[in-house]
Amino acid sequence: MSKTRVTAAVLAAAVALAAGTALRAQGTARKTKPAAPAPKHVMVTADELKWGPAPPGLPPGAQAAILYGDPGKAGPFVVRAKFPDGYRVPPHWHPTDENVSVLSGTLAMGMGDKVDEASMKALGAHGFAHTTKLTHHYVIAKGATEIQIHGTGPFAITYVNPNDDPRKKSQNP
Ligand SMILES: [Cu+2]
Repeated sequence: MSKTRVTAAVLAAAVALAAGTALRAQGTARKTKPAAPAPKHVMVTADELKWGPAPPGLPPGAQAAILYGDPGKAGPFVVRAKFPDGYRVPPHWHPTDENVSVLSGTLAMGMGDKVDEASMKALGAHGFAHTTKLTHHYVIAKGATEIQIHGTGPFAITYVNPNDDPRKKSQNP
């Protein structure tokens, strides 16, 4: 063997060894850690969104579409909601942070336990709000309004005044 050939052979052996080590390491990782779910790639046009009545935790009249994930489960999610003019979500809070982007219309948002329209901030298209988990807040749509909400589930809504909870109303009409 020439010197070059020997070097090449040693190199090949070294690469094979390194590859084998990497594979074994991967195998070990697979055994000790549950496999992460395959990343789900989502590309949707506005026409492809599947709209339906918003979940019963929201007052009736809103439409919602899930873009990504499942707000009811652990993990990231992105949803959209359409509110008619004057639609209100009374003072409430969530167990997780909420991120709201206004796509069209105007969403007025206020903080606290009681609706105080004078203190509300009007968020027009491209406006944004982040509410930290457990923070009490409320919204009123000014004109037909579409928003996008993203966060990390499980997402839930609890009303400050239990009488405002539409789920309670549907159970005890
Ligand atoms: Cu909220």
